[in-house]
Amino acid sequence: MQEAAVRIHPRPEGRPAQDKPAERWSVEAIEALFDLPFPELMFQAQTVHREHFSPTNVQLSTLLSIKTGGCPEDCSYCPQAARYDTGVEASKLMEEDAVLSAARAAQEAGATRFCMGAAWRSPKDRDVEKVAALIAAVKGLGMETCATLGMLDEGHAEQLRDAGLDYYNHNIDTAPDKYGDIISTRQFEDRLDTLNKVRGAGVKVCSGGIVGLGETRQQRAGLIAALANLDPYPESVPINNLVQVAGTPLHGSTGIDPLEFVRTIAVARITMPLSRVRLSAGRQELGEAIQALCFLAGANSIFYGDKLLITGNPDVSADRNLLDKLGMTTS
Ligand code: SAM
Ligand code: DTB
Ligand code: SF4
Repeated sequence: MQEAAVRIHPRPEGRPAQDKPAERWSVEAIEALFDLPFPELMFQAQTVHREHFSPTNVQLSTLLSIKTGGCPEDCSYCPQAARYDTGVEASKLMEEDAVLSAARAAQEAGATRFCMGAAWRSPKDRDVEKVAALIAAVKGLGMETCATLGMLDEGHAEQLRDAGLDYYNHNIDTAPDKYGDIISTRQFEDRLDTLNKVRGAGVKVCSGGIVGLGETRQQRAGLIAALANLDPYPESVPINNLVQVAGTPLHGSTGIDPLEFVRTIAVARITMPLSRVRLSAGRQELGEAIQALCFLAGANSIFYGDKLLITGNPDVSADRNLLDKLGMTTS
């Protein structure tokens, strides 16, 4: 039988970070997990999953694009980058009433977390003030709050925290050695800098990536290693399957094999045992059977609602139907 990679357990909660944290996971050890026979990998992932979570529960997060399009960045997957002709119209920041009614609808449909996304490279001080008011309003409904607004300047994370922000989403998106092929208007290190600010402010970290960007398996391992070696690793890890949008440079590229996507979920579960691993964008393309395998591989959160930011998502009734068929509960 093939040997599994050596797994080093995460630093227990509460133990202070070391000055120079030891790398918990090498890219090679993660590649060795990817290379396991599928049943062995699934068994390891399920074992780790059951140590920390009920394997039958899925957390539901709903997304809302509060400021759409017109983004100056060049992320080659993104329909909201102004430079690509994707048909997405730029719009202003939404008003509080409209955001609140979307949050109420999400809550009534069963979502527990509401994630507000803005197509900014980096919000200005006045943007942060306005979003802080939106966060306070959504928090007032009794929902968990999440925001994804781009790179943060000094003091922004604290301002959002004080308004009631629970999570900040900021994806590292791909492996450090693939980053420059996908985005040229910022560096991988810029993302780490914002993640440090978020962590420093005591806001929980939501960070993950996209697979299907044309990366190698080694680079998928590099993405997971970069996440798992954050100290501490993110509480929430969205794994997106690239949604190919006409007009973006990545439109028409070869998608990832669905079973390789399941492997990526399993490897994220094994290396980040305490995280919510979210089966994120691209679920429509995966179909029910692959999504079920993702839950068996340790995914325990989804984006829930008929729309992601721009693109489609399975509708609420389809998700309820799937979760009912699988006998799964939601939170
Ligand atoms: N502008 C902010 C930023 O980039 O951090 C926040 C919004 S941005 C749309 C949030 C994340 O959505 C990106 O980091 C990326 O991981 C994901 N994303 C964007 N377009 C996608 C696509 N076509 N398929 C899958 N994920 C995508
Ligand atoms: C994340 O990891 N995925 C979400 C959320 N965080 C902000 C965004 C997915 C976007 C998919 C393409 C779109 O609809 O724009
Ligand atoms: Fe802008 Fe974010 Fe899209 Fe990149 S992913 S183009 S930063 S909205």
